[in-house]
Amino acid sequence: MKHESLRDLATRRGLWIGCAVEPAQLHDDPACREIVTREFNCITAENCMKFDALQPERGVFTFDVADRLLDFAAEHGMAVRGHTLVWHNALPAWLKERPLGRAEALDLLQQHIETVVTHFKGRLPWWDVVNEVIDDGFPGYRLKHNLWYRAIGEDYLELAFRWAHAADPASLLFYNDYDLQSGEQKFGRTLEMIRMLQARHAPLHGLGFQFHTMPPDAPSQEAFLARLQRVRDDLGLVAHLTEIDINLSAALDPGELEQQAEVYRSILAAAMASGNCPVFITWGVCDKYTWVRRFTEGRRDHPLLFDKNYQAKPAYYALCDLLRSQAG
Ligand code: 9MR
Repeated sequence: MKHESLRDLATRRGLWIGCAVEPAQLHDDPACREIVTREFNCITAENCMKFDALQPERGVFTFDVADRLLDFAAEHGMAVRGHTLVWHNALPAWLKERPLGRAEALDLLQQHIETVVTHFKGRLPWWDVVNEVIDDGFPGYRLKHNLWYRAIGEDYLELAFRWAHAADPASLLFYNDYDLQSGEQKFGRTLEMIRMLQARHAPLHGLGFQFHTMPPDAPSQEAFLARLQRVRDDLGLVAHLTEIDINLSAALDPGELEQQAEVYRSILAAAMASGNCPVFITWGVCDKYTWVRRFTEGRRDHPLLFDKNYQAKPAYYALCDLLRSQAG
């Protein structure tokens, strides 16, 4: 019997299964390109739509690389998630040279968001508008005192959503963060911030769960399902799984690949059962290209569905089996 790809199985179920990718991986690595087009029906720009990539000099916007990614996606019938408009990281040097005043910061942020969202208008069904603004290094998880907060104050958040919505009213707008999949504190604080934005009528449509974790720390299927239901019931928002990677030890201990497969399976099972989480994106194509190794100085590795030699792992087959069993 012909093996049906993850992409075919997901598409048949009305799900978006994707990966983060760098344009160079698609253009220079045929094996990587082959996996992306065969196995996924959507992609996220891992880096090429960030502030420093799109506005490397003040007022100078460079869209060529991101545009090539969009052309590739269109050619292969894939959707693209926009990532990300407002973040404390990946800012160009010119923006950080000196403290900004409120009026100047408002102008810069508005110009960036309007220019970028307008440029991609109609081509990005989803945007991560605001990324990672809850300070988990601070007791009480206050809002991060990032560059925009320092210059503008907390109203930069609602303004960002307003400007993005005005530039492309059809795109669904997300708040996106890590460590929302388990633990009460950060999740609770995030809900509070979103309610604050909703009270001010900010056009916010969804919550992105990045889901960078390790098997021992992953929530149970039931617990994660309950969380996805809270996103709908308490906030009235849709949820997306935006940056999944399930990190293992670099040495790859016996049993870890199976544990990883079970985590991937249970996340997708919860997403499907919730009826409120149609997007499932892994943070990279295959283990050859993962930020995790670099970030953990080599201690953690092997986070994705395909290994360093582009071979499908047990996690890949677990997702296919689950989709096949539900594909009706
Ligand atoms: O994977 C990305 C890595 O290549 C970049 O160097 C880094 C800084 O721009 O960002 C990484 O992606 C992050 C994402 O944009 C937001 N959530 C956490 C991701 C991993 O750090």
